Amino acid sequence: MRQSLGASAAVFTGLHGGRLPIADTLATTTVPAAFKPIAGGTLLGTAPFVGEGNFPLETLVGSGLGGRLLLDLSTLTPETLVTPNDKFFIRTRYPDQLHYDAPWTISVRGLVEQPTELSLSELMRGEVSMGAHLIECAGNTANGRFGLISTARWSGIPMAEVLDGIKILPQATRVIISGFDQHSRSHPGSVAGASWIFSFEQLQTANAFLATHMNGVPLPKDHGHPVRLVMPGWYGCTCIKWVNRIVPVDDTALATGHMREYARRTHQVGKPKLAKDFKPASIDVAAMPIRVEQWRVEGKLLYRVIGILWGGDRTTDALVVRFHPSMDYVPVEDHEHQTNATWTVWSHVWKPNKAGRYPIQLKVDDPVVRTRRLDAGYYVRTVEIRAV
Ligand SMILES: Nc1nc2c(c(=O)[nH]1)N[C@H]1C(S)=C(S)[C@@H](COP(=O)(O)O)O[C@H]1N2
Ligand SMILES: [Mo]
Repeated sequence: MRQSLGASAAVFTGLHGGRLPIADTLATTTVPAAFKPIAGGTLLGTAPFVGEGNFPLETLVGSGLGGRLLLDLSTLTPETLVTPNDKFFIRTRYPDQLHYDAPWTISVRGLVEQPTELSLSELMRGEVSMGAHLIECAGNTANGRFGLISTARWSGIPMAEVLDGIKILPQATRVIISGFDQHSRSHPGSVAGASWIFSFEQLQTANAFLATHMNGVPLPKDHGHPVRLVMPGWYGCTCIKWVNRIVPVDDTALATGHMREYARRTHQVGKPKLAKDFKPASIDVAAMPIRVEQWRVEGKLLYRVIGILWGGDRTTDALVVRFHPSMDYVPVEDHEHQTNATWTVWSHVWKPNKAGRYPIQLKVDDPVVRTRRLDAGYYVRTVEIRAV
């Protein structure tokens, strides 16, 4: 095992040799205009979003399967573009039946020459920095003020390398990745047992990795300590925490219950029975306002909408906005898309001509960029303007 892992590092480098290096984009990004004061202006306050849930933000709620922590997106600053670990959103807190003290192993079963146990401490010799990546829960809704989204800098072991260390039978086409999920108490909204089935190609294209560190420290318990999957660009439901099982399978493998639970939220057609009929659970380009600031500039009231854009697999500057369905979209003033791995902050100064409620809707005016949730109005947020 040790030998094959050592050998696989070279294979991995070869595989990815032609690709762009994993750039730590957030570190090189200049401070977006959104975070700079408006010249000659005074910030008076913010206008509230209305019609959303009042689930407490940045507060640990519940335990186990019912455990949640929502990020307060409205407070995003240049310093928190990488979310501090204690604010990173949580969907499912650590399983109380997990034994953290025992050395961690990952069982390998299924279409392999021999069932084996991978030792995490051995895998960790191949640990590398993987850069900043965003995770968004597929169930990120207005009810939680869209707080189920965060960004961290990760390090871990590329899945390509983990798989290179396993003697997989030739008929295998995909792999089940499962996590420990035994909780003493059940929870009405959540099914225990997280596992997703990926094709080898999907894992490689996404540059999937088993993360062991988050923002420079070992994964916190609630984020999958000691090891979780990160599937860059895919919804959080695929980023299995407490990974303890890897099972190569073929195209006859049934979709897992967890996949079927998330079928609609990951844009599947119906609830496919077979894993091979699941489309990649990737996040399309999406955008939403996170804060509407009220400014006084030369005696006049102005509003500046601050927002984020994330997801997708190519950058786009074709972001447009409107404040009412009857209005034409106009280009977002300050938007410079630099990465798909994390979010980009944009801003747009706006002068409504009367008080009222305005649904803020974003669109990408570029037919080659897929934006299924944006098209469906999923991220529309309504702001209440009380003074103009
Ligand atoms: N074992 C396990 N892994 C899991 C889950 C779970 O319930 N159990 N939830 C998934 C979902 S739905 C999301 S959105 C992400 C959330 O990761 P986070 O809590 O670290 O933000 O973990 C995923 N991994
Ligand atoms: Mo999720």
